[in-house]
Amino acid sequence: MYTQAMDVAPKDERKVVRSAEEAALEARFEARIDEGAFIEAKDWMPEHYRRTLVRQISQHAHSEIVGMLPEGNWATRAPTLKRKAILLAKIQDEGGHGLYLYAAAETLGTSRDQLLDALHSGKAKYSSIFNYPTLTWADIGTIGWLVDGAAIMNQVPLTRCSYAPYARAMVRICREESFHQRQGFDSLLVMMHEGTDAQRAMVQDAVNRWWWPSLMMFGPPDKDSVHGAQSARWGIKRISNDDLRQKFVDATAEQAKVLGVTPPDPLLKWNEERGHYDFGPIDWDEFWRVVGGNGPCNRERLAARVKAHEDGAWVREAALAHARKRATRQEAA
Ligand code: BYC
Repeated sequence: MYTQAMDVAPKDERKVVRSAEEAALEARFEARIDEGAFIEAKDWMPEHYRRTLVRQISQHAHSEIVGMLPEGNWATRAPTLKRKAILLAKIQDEGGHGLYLYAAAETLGTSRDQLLDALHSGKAKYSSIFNYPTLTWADIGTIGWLVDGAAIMNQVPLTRCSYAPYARAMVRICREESFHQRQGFDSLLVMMHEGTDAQRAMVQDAVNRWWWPSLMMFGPPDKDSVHGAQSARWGIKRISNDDLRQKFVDATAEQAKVLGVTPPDPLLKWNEERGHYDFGPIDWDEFWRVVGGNGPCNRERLAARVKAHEDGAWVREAALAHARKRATRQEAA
């Protein structure tokens, strides 16, 4: 089944009668959450909180490393040396983000091997956005502007997440994501303002294809968000899916004017009364199709990840052999 579902307590576990000691620990945990305190890896936490975090953090880690694939398609075709250097640095950053996040997830007691097995077997999710193809060079700039822009909007509140190792990882990630968004915007700005008509058309076409999938990145509407309310209660999510989506639309609608592109939404319009942009309906059937494994590139992405993991087996084996040799030498000394 295409769901990670690591945060759902098994049925028999839910029936277990809690001891008085456990009830006291839970009450203390809830009180600390209410005070806005951070929870560290060594602190007691309810099993459901732990599972929710493993699900979200590992899904996030998988998104970072799967996110390297659509951009990797353009590493050999970047138009200039400068753009190529920027793209390579960005792709390396995504790999680093994956590592911080896998390390944060491991502090919750799930091994990296388990997390990767869940990804490679199709059991774990990663962001829907990476199941769309990168057809032209303008897609790379558009990913920076819209996809990284959506990522920052979603991730800045996560620097205040109640689970401290995740919050700490997010601080560094957000700094780097901010550069990613800026380089994308800059690349599009150059094409729109200094480029040819063909380049401007290419940018508009990329924006037409990435606009709606970017809005979907924030997850289903609040009314259909399975985990939203509990995660908000625990201080994991600080802002709801719909509120973040609205903030993103408000910011990008203005940026689109500076770029000179038109978002593909005839209903996008400033609403004076609400103090926000109104926008058209999102195709949630498409979202669930992609999340369910049937987007344009799901199979290709998963196959590329599995192949990369298999091709890297010798590196892992060599590193382990080296570690064993060192340990034996140290014991002998
Ligand atoms: N794609 O109850 P909900 C990046 C699932 S990395 C796929 O609202 P939650 C970047 C959700 O998992 C971007 N699935 O969930 C990298 C749940 O299913 P399960 C990744 C999605 O967790 C490289 C079900 O729908 N960012 O930007 O409360 C290059 C119900 O949803 C999606 C993160 O992962 C989706 N878009 O809220 C460039 C940030 N949305 O698990 C850029 C951390 C929802 O029960 N994650 N689902 O089977 C989060 O903030 C939250 O997990 C979400 C979803 C807001 C995404």
